[in-house]
Amino acid sequence: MEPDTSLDAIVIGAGFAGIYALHKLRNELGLAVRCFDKADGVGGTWHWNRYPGAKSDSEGFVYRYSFDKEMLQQWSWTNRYLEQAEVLEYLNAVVDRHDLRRDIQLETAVTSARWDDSLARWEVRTDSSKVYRSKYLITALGVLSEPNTPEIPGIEQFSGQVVHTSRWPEGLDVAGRKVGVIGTGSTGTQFICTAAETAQQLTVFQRTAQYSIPSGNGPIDQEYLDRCRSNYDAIWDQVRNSIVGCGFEESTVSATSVSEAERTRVFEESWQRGNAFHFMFGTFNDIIFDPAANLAAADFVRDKIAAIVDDPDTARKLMPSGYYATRPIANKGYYETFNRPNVSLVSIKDNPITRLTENAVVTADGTEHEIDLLVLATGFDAGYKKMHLTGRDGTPISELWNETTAAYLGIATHQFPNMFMVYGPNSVFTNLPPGIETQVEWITELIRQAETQGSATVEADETAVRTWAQLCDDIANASLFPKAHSWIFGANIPGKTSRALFYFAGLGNYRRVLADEADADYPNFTFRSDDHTSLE
Ligand code: FAD
Ligand code: NA7
Repeated sequence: MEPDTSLDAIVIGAGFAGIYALHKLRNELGLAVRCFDKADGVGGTWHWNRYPGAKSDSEGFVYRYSFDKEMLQQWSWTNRYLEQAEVLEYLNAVVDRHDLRRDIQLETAVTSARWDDSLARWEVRTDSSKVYRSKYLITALGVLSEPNTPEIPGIEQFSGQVVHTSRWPEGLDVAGRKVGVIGTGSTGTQFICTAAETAQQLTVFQRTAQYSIPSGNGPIDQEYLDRCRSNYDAIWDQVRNSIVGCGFEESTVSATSVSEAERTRVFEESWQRGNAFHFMFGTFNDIIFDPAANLAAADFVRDKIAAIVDDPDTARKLMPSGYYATRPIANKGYYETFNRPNVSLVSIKDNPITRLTENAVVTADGTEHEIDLLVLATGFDAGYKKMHLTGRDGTPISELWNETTAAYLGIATHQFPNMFMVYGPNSVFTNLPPGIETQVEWITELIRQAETQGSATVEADETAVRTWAQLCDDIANASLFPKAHSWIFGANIPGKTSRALFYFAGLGNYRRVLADEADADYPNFTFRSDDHTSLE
């Protein structure tokens, strides 16, 4: 079948990753590229997540691209963390500044992508029923773009609204409403802090209690902005060589090497400073490795909850019991929110939701919790399986990943030539913009190499994929991360196998592995030549 359009590269997704991929491939390599997004605006996560309270939990000075030095000097922000609207405005400005909008096709979902081996091209179909052909396929689908929506019996009888936080309708205001919220992860806790200020009643349905660390959010001044701007070279240098890329030095001291008093002092200093990544990685270097260190941090948070929350029963329910080892959560005044008269907490672990009625959530003890708006802050299905993606020999990605969801360096897999994922499985666990930039820049150089040497295809070797996935598992298993139930292991979705979705050895180490692969002329990739398929 003849395609409607032939391209050099197709990028799927117009978030942080897709925008940068389009810029690098079109503006630097000079390729003919089109970027598709099913959303009706660019921005990815920041287009979709418009719930009250949505903001970054990485600090604003590092939650941005580093590549555009002029923009770093010009673009301002207002608080230590970025509000959703601010990030969206920033990403739109990047798109316009680099003239990317003309190659971004919105409101177009990619429904399938099939590798055609005879032509050495990707055949991409969209819901607009057009067919596109391209040599390269860049999937920048985002780790967290498919909403996870639990099934609740009786939902059809409910006369109020049911809304997932990542599909927040324009103009929906919680002020004066009786709101129920299910989910207390990063999203749920952000929503709870903000919604509590105006809702008539906010009922929080909590399955697992979380460790929420103060964010220390607040306005920044001109002096702060000037300091960031004049130090950006040093800031990015530190970020790129760090573990979590959050703009602070990670600790090199173990919690178990110091006295209890010193531990408490360090935890208290971080608690007052604010930032959840700092509390986990900036206080001591063994919190996610050593159960004793982890327990010390967890006990510190539990003591804080007991001191902050007035009602002892609510405080008890809010206290997390497992390891402190999910993606860190930060908020301003999360536990304090439960002292408000209009906020109540229901532990659905002890007292599960049984059904919805016309105007209430009913729990196992028979209580009817009256609501007129139900907010699902129930997270995302971190996965690729929703799109029909077929590689060499018609292999669907779901089949390839049936046993092991894996990608070499988080970027490429065997059987899928010329396809590069930005933040595919086994990518580095870090503040995402510098991780995304790292991958996109590396993919660009790999494509440059393939084009320079006239290759028709470039494909990751199967052994490299398996070895990398095993390494990611080994590193994760040496930490406490797998012991906590969380989306970072795909453990939040019923039926999904729990395994390391990330490389936990840090951004600095990850960048070194990528540099070694490129410097050695990509030994874990196979380049094949075929004259009639290389680009003109
Ligand atoms: P996304 O922004 O998710 O973009 C992917 C895009 O692909 C989406 O627009 C989607 O519509 C599109 N897409 C997917 N499938 C298809 C298809 N088949 N066809 C067409 N289009 C498709 N990370 C941090 O590091 N720090 C933070 O502080 C932080 N805060 C966050 C706060 C919230 C509320 C949320 C939800 C996430 C946060 N994250 C944070 C994670 C965040 O997702 C990343 O930082 C970053 O925005 C991801 O960019 P991306 O381009 O990889 O993916
Ligand atoms: P998360 O971190 O996956 O949190 C989802 C929350 O929803 C969490 O509290 C879950 O409880 C809860 N949940 C999920 N399914 C159910 C059902 N069926 N019943 C009750 N409760 C449920 O998603 P977020 O959106 O908060 O954060 C994702 C990322 O976005 C985050 O890491 C940041 O990068 C921003 P559980 O803990 O599974 O018991």
